[in-house]
Amino acid sequence: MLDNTSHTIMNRWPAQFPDRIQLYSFPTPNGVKVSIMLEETGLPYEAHKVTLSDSDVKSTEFLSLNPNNKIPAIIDPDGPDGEPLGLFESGAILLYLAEKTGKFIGRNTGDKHRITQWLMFQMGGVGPMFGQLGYFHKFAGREIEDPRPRERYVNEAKRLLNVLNQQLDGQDWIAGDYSIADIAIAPWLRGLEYYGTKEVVGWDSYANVAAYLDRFLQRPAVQKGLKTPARD
Ligand SMILES: N[C@@H](CCC(=O)N[C@@H](CS)C(=O)NCC(=O)O)C(=O)O
Repeated sequence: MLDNTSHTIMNRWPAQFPDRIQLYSFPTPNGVKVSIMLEETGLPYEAHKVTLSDSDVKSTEFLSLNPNNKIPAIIDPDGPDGEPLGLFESGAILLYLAEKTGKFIGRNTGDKHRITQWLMFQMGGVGPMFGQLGYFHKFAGREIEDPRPRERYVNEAKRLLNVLNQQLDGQDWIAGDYSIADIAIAPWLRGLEYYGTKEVVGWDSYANVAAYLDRFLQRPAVQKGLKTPARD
């Protein structure tokens, strides 16, 4: 049974409802993947705000759950065999929650692997490349005079958007039915706006992608998940 003495992270972020999934996160593209999934599945959970500042993500308490000092992370008090399970890495958490509930992971084994393929495409491609684009366009990297890093990530973002645009031709969701692949990918598309990079990647030329993001943002669970945990 999980209680506030069970895990070091709870010394700093105590659980009010220890029988619920504990989410440690912040509403960034990686963070909201998990809050959206929790909203979509209807699993009971309790969200704790962990900011990206070193005083949070590099605290001893947070590192006890994720030694890689990044949100999101969870503890499921009712994990496999009824034992508590702590997890980090948003892709691993999405797969876990999908398997736990049997939701958003397709109808058969083939679907599951196709969905996993697109999930990995996000984890290894869209997330890291868009993140670097944001760094070189909006954050400290924009002060670097050499144009090559920025160009590299602009071109890579365009290439990935083109892949998505083709995949979405004639279909609403990335891998058949709505799935964890969409929950992973779409928040990063929204991130392009936050980074101020929509123009530089030629957003309007990816009509299928733009319509897909609008479709995603209309879902009530997505709207709730995007605001969880609250920033302040
Ligand atoms: N691959 C990781 C990436 C997580 C990640 O990059 N989290 C960022 C926020 S979006 C973070 O916590 N940054 C804080 C830091 O690096 O100190 C995942 O998908 O969970």
